[in-house]
Amino acid sequence: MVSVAVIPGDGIGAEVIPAALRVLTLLTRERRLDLDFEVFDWGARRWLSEGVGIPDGGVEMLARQYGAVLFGALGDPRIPDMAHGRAILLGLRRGLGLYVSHRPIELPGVTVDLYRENTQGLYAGVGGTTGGPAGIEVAVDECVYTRPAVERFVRYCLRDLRRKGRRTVTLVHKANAVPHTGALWQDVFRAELAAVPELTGTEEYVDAFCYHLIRDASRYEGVLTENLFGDIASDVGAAMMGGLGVAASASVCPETGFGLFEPVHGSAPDIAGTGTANPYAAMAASAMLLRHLGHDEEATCLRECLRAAAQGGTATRDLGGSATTEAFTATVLDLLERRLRKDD
Ligand code: GGG
Repeated sequence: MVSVAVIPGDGIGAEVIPAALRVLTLLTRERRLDLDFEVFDWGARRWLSEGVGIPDGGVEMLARQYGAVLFGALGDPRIPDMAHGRAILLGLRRGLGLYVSHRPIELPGVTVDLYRENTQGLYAGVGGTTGGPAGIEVAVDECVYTRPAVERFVRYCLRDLRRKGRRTVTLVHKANAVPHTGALWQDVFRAELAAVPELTGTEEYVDAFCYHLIRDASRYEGVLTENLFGDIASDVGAAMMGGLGVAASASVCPETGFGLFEPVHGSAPDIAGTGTANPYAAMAASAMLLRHLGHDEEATCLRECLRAAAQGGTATRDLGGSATTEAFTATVLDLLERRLRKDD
């Protein structure tokens, strides 16, 4: 039995994750999957009322008792500096060693496997400010990368691309303007690539990469990049896929097999509570979770039902339709039930 911790979080996270959980529960029941789910209330409400992000021992408890996390979104206008978001989301990524974030860009006929390093770079938390009563005078955020962190990331991604039968891989960097970490990434990429002769490597500046990605995504198969560039590039990819409502991600620790699966989107406070959030990305993240746990057939079935629901006239507002969260979810559940009955 694999236990999955479910953390809906804030805003629309608390709407799209329950919808995804309904889909997962149906699949688990009908296909007798060895999964169970437990919901945790980590997020803005608890941060504001108890000052708690991840409760003491929470990371260790997840690592010991759970195999994966289904995560929603963090972000709340009452916490403008996102202190709780950094504490929880970055705490989980670092604490559970989830150093690979796989963010596929799925377009008609083309899938770009984008991998983002998830634990260091500008997100390492190194920096500070100086100033006085008038406010901040100098602010510094350091981009920090260690060779072992880049090596383990690049090594895993190259092998994952080889396993998927990919032939080309692109390192996305900015070594002309950010020379120190840029050179480390190039050095590691070239050395690790030499051990994977099935892959041909190219290197591109992040700005040129975004330009070419938008004009012709079929230039790319696998893309490896550091933390901030990956964060930005995955939103570019989401826009190309139709919007943030459909883009999903998996953050994994290859050594332990632990994974955290989430929509790329944030908490969207502007539409939270209106019942119009698109649960597609949360459900697509659930499909990634199922595949990661070895339930390939169910993952594929869910993906197909999601696509059919979005194309079949029940698209939500962000995709140009008028369906509510509930209507889209009901359509996916209905399609799934019919598919499962047919398969029996
Ligand atoms: N699911 C990704 C996530 O929640 N990321 C945090 C984030 O970007 N928050 C900003 C926001 O909610 O506006």
